[in-house]
Amino acid sequence: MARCCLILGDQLSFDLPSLQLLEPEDVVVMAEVWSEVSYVKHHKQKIALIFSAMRHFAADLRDAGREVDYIELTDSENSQSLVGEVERLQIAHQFDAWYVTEPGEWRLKTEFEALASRIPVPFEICPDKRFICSHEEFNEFLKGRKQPRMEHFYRRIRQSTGLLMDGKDPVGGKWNFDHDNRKALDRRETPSPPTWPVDAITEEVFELVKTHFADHFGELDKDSFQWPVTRSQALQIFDHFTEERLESFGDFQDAMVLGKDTLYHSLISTSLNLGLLSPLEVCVAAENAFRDGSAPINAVEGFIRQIIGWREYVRGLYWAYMPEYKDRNTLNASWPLPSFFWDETKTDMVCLSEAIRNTRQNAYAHHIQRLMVTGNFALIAGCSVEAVCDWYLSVYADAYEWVELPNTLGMALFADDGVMASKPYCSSGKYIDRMSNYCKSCRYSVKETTTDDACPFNYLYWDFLHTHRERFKSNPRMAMILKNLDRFGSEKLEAIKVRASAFRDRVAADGGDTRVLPEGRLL
Ligand code: FAD
Ligand code: DLZ
Ligand code: SF4
Repeated sequence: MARCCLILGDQLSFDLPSLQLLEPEDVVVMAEVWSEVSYVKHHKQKIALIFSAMRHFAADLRDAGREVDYIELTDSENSQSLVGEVERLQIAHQFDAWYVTEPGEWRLKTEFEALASRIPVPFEICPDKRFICSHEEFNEFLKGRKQPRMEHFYRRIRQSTGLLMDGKDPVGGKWNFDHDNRKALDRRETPSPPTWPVDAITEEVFELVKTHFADHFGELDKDSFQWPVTRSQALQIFDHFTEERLESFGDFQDAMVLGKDTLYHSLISTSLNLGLLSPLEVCVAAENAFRDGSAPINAVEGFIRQIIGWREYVRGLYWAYMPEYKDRNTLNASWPLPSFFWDETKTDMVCLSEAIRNTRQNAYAHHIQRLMVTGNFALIAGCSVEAVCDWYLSVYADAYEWVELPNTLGMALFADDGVMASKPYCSSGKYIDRMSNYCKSCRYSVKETTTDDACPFNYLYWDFLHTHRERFKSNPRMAMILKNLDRFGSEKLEAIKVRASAFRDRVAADGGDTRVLPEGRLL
């Protein structure tokens, strides 16, 4: 009799805890199932990436001598859910025990816990050791803190891992070099990340996706598909980053440039989240690049902070605050998500159209596009929290709820009552103009707030602050901004409110289209 290990689509690591428990005669099960493909309508590239990476991982396990029962989406006996597959295979093979590494999403964890109590053999859910901080350590960190902050957490992890430490002190004498990381970038050539031809496994998956998910959002084209589907490709993309892009990562982390989709970003989130790369190995490699003089401290510290700081922190918050976290909507945002989020040609706002084009073509947008363009718009326009979270979860190749939800609901939408962010990440068009070259080719004027061609980010921003003035007034970090708002006379304020409301009416009337269609449609 054998035991069985169920490996999920984002658990593609040879050092997976549940895999370590197996004896040579034991079996691995992996399954492509509708329930995982349909809980949101994932971008075509996201499904192709996950299925291709799963199939490659199964092949690697077999090459390593492991017996793998791989159930494809179209297999006739497929029950189309992970729990269903465990129950079906248990009846068929009478395994002695099951092992699974804990899933990254609450939804699935509760399903597995229920399954564990009804299946007649042991069903063990192992902690996911691929993260640096365990749930227990994170809860310890939260203890007694009214307002947890990422920066405090980050310093603890720097100390516990020894990353960028000189004894007890941070390398370079400071924990954070962010003030060096706010440079705009214009016209400069940026290095292109490596690509590789799609192989037979990926090609087969592309056909499957084209046949079964044709109505899902996003492009799927084998000439432009850039996502690593194996560990070796993931290492190639990461090596290219440390050699060519890490050096400038810090300087231009917040920059946005028309037509440049990836800039100096690492493009490793899909690989980290699938388990093809480990967070510690990439941080150690980045630190080595600093120690051997090939990358400056502001770049390396900035990169390491994203991984052992933000990435671990959002995962900790997700598990500490779920399931009620998902229902939070502190600012009562409920405006339907405009349809241009699914079709960038429906907006003439260049910044939004660029971020959404990148998302549609690549299942990617870099952090500042996600936070300060689409996220900022959704925040100040008051878009429905649930709709926005579903959008982010479905459109990005790296999206899983544990990482997407705190970033969207908490960081971008400020819907969690300030758990994730100490103040809303809201801004007018001024920030976008400072960090990008978008406004130069936009039909709206970023300098105007109440005229016919005023940038919508400007009036929506002030309208947002005015609407939530009471809530924000007790936040010392908002004092300066509210003082600026209070300087507006009642006439200007009224003009802003009229513009914001006309914008919403127009977008709603035009089915989510921000373009000014017939003459005179804009006030
Ligand atoms: P880089 O800019 O090169 O950063 C390096 C790595 O740091 C990333 O690969 C990622 O693993 C990590 N990282 C950076 N910022 C964050 C962060 N805020 N939270 C967690 N990890 C971070 N990231 C996801 O992996 N999945 C998501 O579903 C996701 N949704 C997001 C939604 C919103 C509204 C926002 C504002 C951010 C979201 N992020 C998400 C974080 C971040 O935008 C992406 O990790 C990053 O853009 C991925 O591109 P990259 O690998 O080139 O990252
Ligand atoms: C995202 C995803 C998709 C689209 N499909 C599958 C699948 O068919 N089989 C599978 O095991 N996992 C899939 N996944 C990843 C899971 O949704 C993921 O493991 C959970 O959301 C927990 O993070
Ligand atoms: Fe975006 Fe406004 Fe700039 Fe146009 S002017 S690109 S809408 S910030």
